[in-house]
Amino acid sequence: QFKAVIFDLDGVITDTARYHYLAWKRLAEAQGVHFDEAFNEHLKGIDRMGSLELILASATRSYTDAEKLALATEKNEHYKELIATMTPADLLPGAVEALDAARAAGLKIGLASVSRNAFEVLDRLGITGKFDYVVDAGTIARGKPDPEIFLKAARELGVAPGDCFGVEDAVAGVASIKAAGMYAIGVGDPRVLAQADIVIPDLAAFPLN
Ligand code: G16
Ligand code: MG
Repeated sequence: QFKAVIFDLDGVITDTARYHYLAWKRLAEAQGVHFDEAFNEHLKGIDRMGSLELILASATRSYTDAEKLALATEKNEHYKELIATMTPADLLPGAVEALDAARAAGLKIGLASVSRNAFEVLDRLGITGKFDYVVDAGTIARGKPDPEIFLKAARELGVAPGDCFGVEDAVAGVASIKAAGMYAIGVGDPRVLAQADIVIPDLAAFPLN
């Protein structure tokens, strides 16, 4: 019997994955790095500096730490412009129903996003109050696929990892859930999310709905 569910944000509850894609694409192309959806798939769930490193690995020159920080800041400013327009209409199909169904089933509800913008996105979507605990990404030392963020959410919810299930759209995120010893629900393509225990196309197919 599960006692808690821990959701990822980007790509599961709302399509900020699209905004991350647009912001990274502009940055990559300005540095002469080809950027497409396939490359973007590897960045999902990877934190900001980690994503930047993966992009710059394909650049023709090397970058100082100061340059990297400036590029990461520039990407984030662009990303923040994109999310500033978000409203509850940007919730993905089934997201609110899934949160309410988990609540009705008596589960604790956590959020494990490595995004430092997660609190703002939840506010814009109007769903902050639906979570018992939201991990502050700034307190996480090792991003996904490390299990740290899911383990922290479980600890703060007061539930053993084995009694939790995680919901993720990213390969790195599913790996993080499994490394934490939790049951993993993948959201997306079963061929991509092969490590998940089950894969659903979107939250409209959430098993508790
Ligand atoms: C999300 C996205 C990643 C992004 C990361 C950091 O992770 O999937 O693509 O790089 O947040 O976001 P920010 O630059 O806003 O801190 P998650 O864990 O929500 O899927
Ligand atoms: Mg995600």
